[in-house]
Amino acid sequence: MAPASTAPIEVAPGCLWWPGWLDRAGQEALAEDIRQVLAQAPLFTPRMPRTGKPFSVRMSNCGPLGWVSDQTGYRYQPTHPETGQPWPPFPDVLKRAWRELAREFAGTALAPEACLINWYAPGARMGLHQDRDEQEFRAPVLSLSLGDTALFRVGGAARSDPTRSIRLVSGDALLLSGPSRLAFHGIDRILPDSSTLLRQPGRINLTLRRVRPAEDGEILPI
Ligand code: MD3
Ligand code: FE
Repeated sequence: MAPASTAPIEVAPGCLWWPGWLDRAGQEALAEDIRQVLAQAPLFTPRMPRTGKPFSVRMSNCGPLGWVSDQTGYRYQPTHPETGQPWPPFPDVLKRAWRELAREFAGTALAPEACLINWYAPGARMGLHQDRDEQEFRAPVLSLSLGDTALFRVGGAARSDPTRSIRLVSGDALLLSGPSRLAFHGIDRILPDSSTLLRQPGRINLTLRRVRPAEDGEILPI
């Protein structure tokens, strides 16, 4: 059983961090859940809009919607871009993470609709960006890390704002709400041989997101 949600560290306004939110057994169970998701929805290589340049990170998704990127643009869609199949359902632990962290600490009543799965081989990185493809910025984004440690950078709402770096370790949870929801952020690098969790060197990051706007009758925070 994972530890209860202890007090988080506030990395930046609205950016809450729980080092070791999942213990080793919880990480192993989630890694196995993700292996099963990836058996149904294999990793694909996203490409930059217009240029078609490949990302160094490979991706998949679970939940009703998934984020994809190809030469025609970024979007959320209900099916895998290569198999055409619906994304697999959320593993239960992701629903629990949303209840215990996003509902509890960001006050959201909205349900998550997508979980983007990022796979970083050693050497992969993600440049500084904002997550703006969702239609509902009142809901937070919740991240869980598995495998090798990442150097994560987070700034403010402007690209030129000062940034802070933290090391995201296997089992860590990070919640982005309020002012941090539209903060610039990225992954500078993966620290090799920093975890024994996965069967190969690298890192998995999971981000749970609300995509569509709240419907009439869905309770909103504040
Ligand atoms: C801050 N992923 O998938 S997770 C992404 O580790 C993404 O794979 C990184 O950036 C990763 O878009 C960082 C932490 C994270 C996720 C979403 C955010 C930070 C965020 C959204 C808004 C602000
Ligand atoms: Fe992001």
